[in-house]
Amino acid sequence: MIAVLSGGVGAARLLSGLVDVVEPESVVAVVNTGDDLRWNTLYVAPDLDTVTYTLAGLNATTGWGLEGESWRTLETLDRFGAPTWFGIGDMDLATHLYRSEQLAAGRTLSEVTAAIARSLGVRANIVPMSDQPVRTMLTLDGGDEVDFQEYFVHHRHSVAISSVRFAGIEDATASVGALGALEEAESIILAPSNPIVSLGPILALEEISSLLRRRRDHVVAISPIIAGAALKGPADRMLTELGHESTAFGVAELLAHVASAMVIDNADAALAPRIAALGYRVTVRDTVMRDRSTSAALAAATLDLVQTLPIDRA
Ligand code: FO1
Repeated sequence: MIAVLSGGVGAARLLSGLVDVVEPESVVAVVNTGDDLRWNTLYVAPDLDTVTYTLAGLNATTGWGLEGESWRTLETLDRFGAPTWFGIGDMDLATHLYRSEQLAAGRTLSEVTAAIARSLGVRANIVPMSDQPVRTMLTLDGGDEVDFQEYFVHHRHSVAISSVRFAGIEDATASVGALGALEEAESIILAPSNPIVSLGPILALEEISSLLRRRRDHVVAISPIIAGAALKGPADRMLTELGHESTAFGVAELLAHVASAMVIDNADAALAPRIAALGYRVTVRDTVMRDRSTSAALAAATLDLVQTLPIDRA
């Protein structure tokens, strides 16, 4: 079994390659739910949906949402003067209606996530990090605190932030599926996701971070920062704004307590000795996932690195 700590688009791309190099049924994606929100009363789980739609082969070219989507619901809401900055498409809406109804009927987020994935033909396992609510909250420069989607979509992540917290984290427990997978997995991959707001909420769950600390020899991270920049999203600026180095080394520092191996891009080869000095085994290669075959090649190289760790696997 391979467990993958996952955010949204970058993780989904890696997972789509991973299921080409190992049995899909042996993969468990443990997905961030800190980005989840209530949209017109409905429960929306962007990272779970991005991973699910991508593994189902249904994702739009934006990386999130569904290919061939229409927007008539949003257009109608606009006529009512309702907020439309968060783009819920007509087909995507069905997912949120179904999930919300099932949650209201007493099913857990883990159960509904599995049911949706199964219905869409996904063979890999997708589990939320927790069945309880955890919300990523960001303090903007100027002092206002907003939730993740308000920052990311409404403000187009163009506003500087001064801090991040995960509301509800003290009362949340890791999902049974997440803990089981992380305990049993022969390899654990930290996907190339934002280390602060995508991996951050998962690692903020005490049971998960202590388990990974203990199993650190089995954990490999892939840097989402290449030549000082994020391919997508605000990870690079966020690292700088929160006082970290906006490089693969900065990411390595943040994850050093839970990972013992790291894959970095060719463009960052010069950082390898500094990252190795933190206690990592390092592989340098092309990490840009342009299509499914480059994703599969990255997944294979990542597994090679973590599975050749010089430890007793008896
Ligand atoms: N991202 C956007 O940039 N604009 C949107 O309007 C938007 C809507 C949306 C709806 C459903 C969904 O599952 C994802 C959506 N995303 C949108 C992506 C989402 O904000 C981010 O991908 C993640 O939360 C960050 O990992």
